[in-house]
Amino acid sequence: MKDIDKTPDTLPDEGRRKFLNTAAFAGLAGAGASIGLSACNSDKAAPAATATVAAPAEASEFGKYEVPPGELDEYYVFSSGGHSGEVRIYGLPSGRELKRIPVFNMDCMVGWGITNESKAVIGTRPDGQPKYHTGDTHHVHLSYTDGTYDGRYLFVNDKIHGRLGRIRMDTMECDKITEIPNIQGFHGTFPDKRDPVDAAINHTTRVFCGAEFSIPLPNDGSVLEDASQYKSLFTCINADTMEVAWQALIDGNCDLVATSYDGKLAATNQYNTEMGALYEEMMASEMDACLFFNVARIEAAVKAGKFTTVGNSSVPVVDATKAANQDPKSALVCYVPIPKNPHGVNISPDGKYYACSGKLSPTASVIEHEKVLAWFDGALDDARKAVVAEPEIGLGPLHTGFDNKGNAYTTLFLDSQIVKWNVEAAIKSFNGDQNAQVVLDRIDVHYQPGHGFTSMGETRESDGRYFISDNKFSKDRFLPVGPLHAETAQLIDISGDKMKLVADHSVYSEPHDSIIVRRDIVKTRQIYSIDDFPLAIKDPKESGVFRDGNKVTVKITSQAPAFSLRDFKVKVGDEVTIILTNLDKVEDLTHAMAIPKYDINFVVNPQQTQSVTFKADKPGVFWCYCTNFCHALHLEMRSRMYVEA
Ligand code: K7E
Ligand code: CUA
Ligand code: CA
Repeated sequence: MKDIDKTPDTLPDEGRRKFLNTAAFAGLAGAGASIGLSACNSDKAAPAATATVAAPAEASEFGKYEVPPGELDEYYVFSSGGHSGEVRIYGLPSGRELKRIPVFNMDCMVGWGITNESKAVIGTRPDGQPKYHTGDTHHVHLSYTDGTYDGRYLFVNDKIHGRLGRIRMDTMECDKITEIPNIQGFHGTFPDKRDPVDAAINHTTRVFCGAEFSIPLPNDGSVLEDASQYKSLFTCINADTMEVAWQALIDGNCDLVATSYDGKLAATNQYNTEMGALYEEMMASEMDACLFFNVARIEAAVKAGKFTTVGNSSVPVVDATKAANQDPKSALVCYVPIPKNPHGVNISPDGKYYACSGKLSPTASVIEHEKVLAWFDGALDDARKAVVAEPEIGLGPLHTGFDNKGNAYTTLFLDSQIVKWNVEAAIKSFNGDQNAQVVLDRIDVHYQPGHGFTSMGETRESDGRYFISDNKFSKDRFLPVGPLHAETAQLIDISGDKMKLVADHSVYSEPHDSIIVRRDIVKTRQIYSIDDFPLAIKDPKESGVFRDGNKVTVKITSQAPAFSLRDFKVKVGDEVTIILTNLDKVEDLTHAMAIPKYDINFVVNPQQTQSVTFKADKPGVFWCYCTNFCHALHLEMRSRMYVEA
């Protein structure tokens, strides 16, 4: 992005800057240039020489955050992998990486995008290859029961192609991917926490998805340059079937998404109420908005047939534009004005407040849940009155996590800090109480934090122990590894009055958003059940080569250290399907099969069946070998594929 020459109205005024007297403008000098704001600051801002902020924990204290060899972490962290397209799992507090789950990417470690089973989840092109090879994951969330994680599913978005992926938590593998019609830039996503109308349904049944980029509807080439005709849709996906349930046409765009604990509201902040196509246009207004969708009303409208459709899609689209929602008592959506280009909307664990950060305003707006509901009842004359506090907390506020004591922790991208502030004090201050102490602490992070989140903080079981700052720049924090740096997730102990930096965890690009989940919530299976796979070969004697014209099925089983077929023969021109069942039942005894020159490599875990299909287009002898170290005779674990000319 190019630097911005003149954007005076994006800057906080002098008074605000004074308020931020410890602001670490120094951090902007290098990294900040990338968002184009440093240039406009440089002539006005007096960089603070040193930040008078909390120091890291004393060296002797670090031991208590160590996880000795052989012991297990207390928390799982599920992390989106950004433009790697995958999801990562690491342990906390150790920071040990435990697993990478391929979702929208290709992964030859497990064969994602290579096996027929994974391609069935991803979707295929006419040539049998995965429909897409790229993805950009931003947000990960577990499914809920009764306001806390239930360990059933994890949902993750793909911003590039507008897809929602679902990971089943027992095997920690992606089992469904849904492509959302008529959107681009699918960014924020959040599962609901209970049903808005049926109290008996106290678990996740919907996943809400926001479209950040507006596009012509339909995007069929008839409208191109005129951005005023572009629109965004807010989407609801059925969490069980993963089918798109409905969409809502809005003014402006969607960014992040949050849901209320009572299931009634889904929120999205929007930074482009201007409907601009260029960033200067997107920051023209002083105020943007945070939208609150009335889920029950939207679903009643769909039921009553009050919807349209777009292009070839049959998904019901309700009208949630401002013009169509003037009467609060029938409105599907409430537009709450928020300054300026807000980023991030997060709900407090008590379900009372949403924090929506200004990004280009040094404020976080606190929106009271009950007041939004009151607006829908016609009991609040102005939606802006749902904002009950708007503390100035620092420069470039983005995402907010909450502890269990009424405190909020917001990442300050430009200040390279985390600020701890008290929500009730912010409300008192907003109401004129001069003594209310809103900002309680600040801590430097290294550098430019994006997401920040607390342990269990997006549930009613928020425990106030840890905060992680997922930083966008690591610069000098790790051994240099060439121009592409390691990224950092910094671990902060928030259990005391003062925040303590207790670990830098290096992470592979790019950690985007994560959640910290108590380990007792996650219950995995350690081996598969052979009956889960319709193609399973349950007895090695069923192995063999089965021909039907030029379609050939090769059935093989694996048991360390051998494949059931020592060799198999096919002919050039055959369409070959290899079905491989791992009959080993020993935990952790994974085999794999790679075929040179045929670009095949995939694993089979204990009792799992996977298959691949390819054209035998190269004659010769090909050693099919096990790529996953399994046995003293692992190197000897091979079969031969003869492709007869
Ligand atoms: Cu803030 Cu994609 Cu979650 Cu980036 S979004 S930080
Ligand atoms: Cu089987 Cu290595
Ligand atoms: Ca804007």
